[in-house]
Formats: sequence, structure tokens, C-alpha cells
Amino acid sequence: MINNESKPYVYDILASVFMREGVSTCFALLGDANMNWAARLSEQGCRMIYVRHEHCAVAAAMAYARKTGEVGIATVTCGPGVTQLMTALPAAVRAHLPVVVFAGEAPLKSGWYNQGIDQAPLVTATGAAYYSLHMPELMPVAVRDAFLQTRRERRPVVIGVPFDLQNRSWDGPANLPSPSGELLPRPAPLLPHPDDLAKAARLIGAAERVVVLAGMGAVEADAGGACRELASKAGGLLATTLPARGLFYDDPFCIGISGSFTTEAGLEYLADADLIVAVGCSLALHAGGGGQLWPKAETLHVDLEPVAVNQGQETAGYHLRADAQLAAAALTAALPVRAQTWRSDAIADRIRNTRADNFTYEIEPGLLDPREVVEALEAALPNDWEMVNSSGHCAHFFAHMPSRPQDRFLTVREFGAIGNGTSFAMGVAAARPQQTVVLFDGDGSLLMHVQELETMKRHGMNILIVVMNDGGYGSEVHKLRSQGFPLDGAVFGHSDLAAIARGFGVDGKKVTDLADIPKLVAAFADSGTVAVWDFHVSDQVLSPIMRRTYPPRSAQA
Ligand SMILES: Cc1ncc(C[n+]2csc(CCOP(=O)(O)OP(=O)(O)O)c2C)c(N)n1
Ligand SMILES: [Mg+2]
Repeated sequence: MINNESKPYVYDILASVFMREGVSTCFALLGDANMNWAARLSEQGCRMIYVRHEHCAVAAAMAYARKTGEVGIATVTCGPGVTQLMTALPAAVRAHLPVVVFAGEAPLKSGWYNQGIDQAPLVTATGAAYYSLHMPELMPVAVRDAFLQTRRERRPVVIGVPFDLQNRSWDGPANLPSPSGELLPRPAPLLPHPDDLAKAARLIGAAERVVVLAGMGAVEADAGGACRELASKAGGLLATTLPARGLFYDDPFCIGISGSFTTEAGLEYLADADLIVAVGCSLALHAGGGGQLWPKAETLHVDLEPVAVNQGQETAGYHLRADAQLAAAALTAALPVRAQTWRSDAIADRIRNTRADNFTYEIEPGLLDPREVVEALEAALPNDWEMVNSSGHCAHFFAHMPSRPQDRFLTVREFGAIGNGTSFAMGVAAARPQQTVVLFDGDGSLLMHVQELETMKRHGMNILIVVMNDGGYGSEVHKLRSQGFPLDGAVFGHSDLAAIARGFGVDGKKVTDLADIPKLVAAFADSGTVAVWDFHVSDQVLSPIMRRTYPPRSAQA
């Protein structure tokens, strides 16, 4: 389609509207229905990251959104480009991440088009919103409204534009709409109501063993310091959800993660608690939100939207609606000074000196204990590297690196999908290009989207991928083994991931001696490139949660 006049095309205008939204990075995989728009977006100054699978474009945009606080942007072509998104979109919905996907749609003028499919119900079934744009003059406002919606609701929006319409000359108004960022209300952080505050302070004042549990809402409200002060004045302990891991990493009274990844000591303290003050967290099932980890405790939910029931469970009987930081500070101020009923040096010592798990396992010759791999990495990796924790059974081990702060950590697991590690690492690398990123992944998860090693190399990213290679789908291995089922669908053998990495042109190493790690770290730090470190680990080592839920047959009565 050739336009001899100087008039822009619709795709030019659509690219301009995205740029006016402040878009600076777009994760893309091209096809007929998005390539012209993407080319123009790039020409207008947007950094394009061309990935190798559409899923990875959206998953990387999710991590980018989480790390920057901005809207993550991805683009895919129509039909098969959109159907590839059926795992990433629900994951973004559940994680409340603002993402806008520019998708093409099949051309309207074609009576039949092989890639044509009804995209809206596919997208809306994931919980994402779908904007089908069929009227060129109204498209700029619709795109702006998509940004407004994703920012306000914090859920992904997919914009579908038939590519024959994109390729028309622009006949609409010369002025483009005001961008969403200029229009969004900016209310001051919400103060707690004095009546609710007084009640909540009385509740805390009457409790003897308080745990202040912080989630991502507390992270976003910068409430870490206020939560520490509250726990300190209450003489209680601190904990976080998995995504907020590390918010209190240097506090001697933080028991670590609450939920499936709680340490043995942490489980005991949670079981003793008589009040959980849950600040800016959704009290999800996986965080122990139904009270299964604190059977003796009441729960006070401090949140912008406190809830009594979540994910089918009764979560909190007491509620305080407010900004996390303001609420925690106001509670601390309202709490009378009292004797430190629970905190003690003995507790701090135990937290500091106890390993996440002390269970003894026999490790087969030639293989490593995943817990020792993590301890060696914890000791050797610089504290300011950006950590990305992926999924699978091994995520438990990697989550226990106590010296690492929350602002250098990312995990997005609300949909429970494996295979996102490479994408999330790319999103973080794009969000923090001056930083080194270290991805902790499983062999199964890495192999699901290993093609992104090529993207990382081509874009000059600085990413170290540490793989806990247990030769299969560890989660499934342990569950099948516990029930006495054959392991055929879960044990595959230790792939040579170092050789695979080298095939993509990046550095690959099989690490067999943990004593080598410090010098490997030093060499990698100097390289500024991509590397895969393949640790062949035993599949006999169970995380505590797996041991409790799926005990090995030998341990069963
Ligand atoms: C997309 C997707 N497919 C399948 C699963 C089921 N699943 C959960 S954990 C897991 C194993 C992951 O293997 P790996 O990454 O090697 O980690 P490991 O459990 O071995 O430590 C699988 C297949 C899933 N959660 N998501
Ligand atoms: Mg594995």
C-alpha cells in the first residue's frame, strides 16, 4: 500500500499515541498485522526488544511493569500471535500488572482470512480487557482509554486493530487526545479513619505475640520502615509474602516468608502468634492467608481494600482501610508503650543461625545438594544484582537467600505457570539496563522458553542464568514418587544445558565444584554478557513443604 502524499497512515498515528503515553520500551514479535505499526514506533524512538515467542513478549512486559511501575508494552500479530498469549495474560491479570498489548486483527475487507479468529472472547476469558478498534477516527481516544483502564484497574488490555484499517491514510483529527498520565486522578494516600484506627490499635495492644506480615502493597507504599517500627513497638516479629521477600532482610526479627516457603523456625513462630497484622497483602492461600499457618491468631487486614474472604477462605476478622505506610505509622503512634512480650535475643539468634531446612539427604555421587548450591551462591553473588526467581520445586531453595533486599528481587507466580524465567529476566534487564540480572530457574522451566537466550544475546543483555538441573520436573517427580506412580513423564535426565547455551552463542558452564563459584562470579561480572550455569542436582532433596505434603514412600506409615 503506497501513500504518495505526505499524509500519515493510521499506523503512524497509532504509534504516535503510544509514544504520547510515555512508552519507551516494547517487547515485540512481528507479523503482517503489527509490523508497520511496530516499525513506526521504533522510528519514533521506542526501544524495541524483538523476542522469539509471543508469550515471552507479554511475560517480559509484565516483569518490566513490576520493576518500573510503568505500563508494560508488547505487540503481537493477529490470530496465531494472539493465541500464543493464553498463558501470559491470565498471569498478568492475577498479578495485577498493567500491560497493554498492541495486537493486529485480520483485515476486515477479506471475506476469509486464514489467521482470522474471534480474538475478543479468547482475551476476555483470561480476565484481560479487549478493545476492538474498527473506526479509525476514534482509535487514538480508544488507545488512550486502554492506557487509562490498565493503569486504573491494573490488569492487561489487548488492543486489536484490523491491519487493513491500520494501513489506511489518516483522515481523523489533527489533535491527539491528552495522554492518560495527565488525566489520571492523583489522590493523596488514604489516611485511616480515627475510629477504625483506635479499634485496631486496641487489638494490637491486647495481643501478646504479633506478627506484622507485609506484602507487595506495603512495598509499593514504601511501608517497610513503618512496618518495622510497628512490629518493634508491639514486641512482635516480621514476615513477608513471597513477592515481598527481602523487605525486612536486615531486621533480626524477620522470620522470612510466610506461606509454602516458610522455614521450620518460622512455622513455629507463626503457629504461636496470636495476632497477624497483614499490611498490603492479599492474604492469598499460598501465603497462609486462610490462617492455616497461624491457627491461634486473629488477623487484622490493613489495606486499601481490606477483605474478609479471599480465594474461598475466611482471611481476616478485623479491617483497617488505609495506605499501608500511613496506617502502620498511625498504628505505631497509637499503640501504648508496653513490655516486649515476645521479642527476645534468643529468637533473633535462632532466626540468624538456623538454616531454612536441616533435613539430611543422601546425595548421589556426581550430583549436588540444591541447598548447598544456594548457600554457595548466597555467599558469592553481589548483593546489588537483580534476582529473578522462576518457578518449579527449586524456587523454594532459591527463595532462601537471606541477605538479598526486596528491591533487587522479582517473582511473579500468581498463575503458577512454569517457563517464565527467561522472559522475566529480560523484562528486568530492560527495566534496569545498568544492572546485572541473575535468573534462578529449573531445567524444565528453562527448556520451555530456552529460545530467548538468542534474544538476550542479540540485545546485549547482562543476564546470568543459574539452573537447578534435577533432570526433570521435580515437582511432579516428588508427587508421583510419593504416590507410587511411575516417573516416566517427569524424569528426563540431565540435559547438557551448558552445551545448549553455547549453541545460542552465549557462555555455558556445567558447575560441579561449588568452590569455583567465587571466581566464576568474578569472571561473569567482568564479562557483561549472558551465561548459563548448569548445576546438576539430586532429585532426592525435598523442600519442607513437599516433604510435608507428599512424604516419600519410605516415610509413609
Ligand atoms: C505452563 C505449566 N505447565 C506445567 C506445569 C506443571 N508444573 C509445575 S512445576 C513443574 C516442573 C518444573 O520443572 P523445573 O523447572 O525443572 O523445576 P523443578 O520442579 O524440577 O525444580 C511442572 C511441569 C505448570 N505449572 N505450568
Ligand atoms: Mg527440574
